[in-house]
Amino acid sequence: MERNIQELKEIARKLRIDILRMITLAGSGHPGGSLSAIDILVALYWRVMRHDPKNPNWPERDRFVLSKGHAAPALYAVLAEWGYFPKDDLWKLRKIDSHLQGHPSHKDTPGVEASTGSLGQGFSVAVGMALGLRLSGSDATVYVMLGDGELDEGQTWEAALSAGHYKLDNLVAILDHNGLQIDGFTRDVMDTTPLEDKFRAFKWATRSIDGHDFDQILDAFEWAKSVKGQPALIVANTIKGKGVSFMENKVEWHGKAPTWEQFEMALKELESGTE
Ligand SMILES: Cc1ncc(C[n+]2csc(CCOP(=O)(O)OP(=O)(O)O)c2C)c(N)n1
Ligand SMILES: [Mg+2]
Repeated sequence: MERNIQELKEIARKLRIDILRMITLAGSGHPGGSLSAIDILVALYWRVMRHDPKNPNWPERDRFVLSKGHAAPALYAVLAEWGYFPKDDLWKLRKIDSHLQGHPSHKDTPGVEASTGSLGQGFSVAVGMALGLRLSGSDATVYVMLGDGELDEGQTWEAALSAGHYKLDNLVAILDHNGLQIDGFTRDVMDTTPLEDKFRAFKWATRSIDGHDFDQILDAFEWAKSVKGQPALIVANTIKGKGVSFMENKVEWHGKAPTWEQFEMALKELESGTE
């Protein structure tokens, strides 16, 4: 059943709570970049991608690679909601013997396509997947999400260059453009502007959207599907910590767990459902 925009918003609201609950229980993790990414993940998994939780290795599935692997809580929340594994597993995030480690592990978690967390690598894996799928005659699409701080990694540009060179129109990259990284604003740490010009010079098609507006997100994925002969980049302008006022656009919420008191404050905001 296709979900409408209101339903997508409601799913994302609930998954934001799951993200914060699992990080609070774990006592560590990355809330900011999980909250900035979740709306895009919800759009992908509920409206865009062809996938089957009962058959995670279905050859015809579309692939999603979370290259900014530290946002694992967002991916885990989505996969659990779809039934790739029991929802209760979420509450064991980052515990010894849990399959939900701090960064995604393809070997351990159903639905995780690539082990990521070392920034820059997931993008290259996604390029390889897209090349392999094309070679095998598959019409599946590879979606890969990058962070804007992640762009500082040289490997990112090698991947971008080869995707353009090989005209990978079965590859769609989404840049979670939240303006922050681990230790400050991206414009101060490493200014990557003008971003779209750089990717266009590498033979990509690009488009920029509000990464929290589901109409714009869905339109952008439609557009990306229509791009032929080159890979597509969606620059999603987002807010780090989106949905929790005291976390929004604050660098200190990159990689820190809330206290239970802070969790309750966040819960109040998210449960009231106001945007
Ligand atoms: C190769 C590598 N170097 C450093 C780190 C540590 N690290 C984790 S997250 C992060 C910042 C990432 O910023 P960004 O990509 O903008 O992520 P987001 O804002 O979406 O959380 C860094 C430097 C890492 N995971 N991998
Ligand atoms: Mg960032």
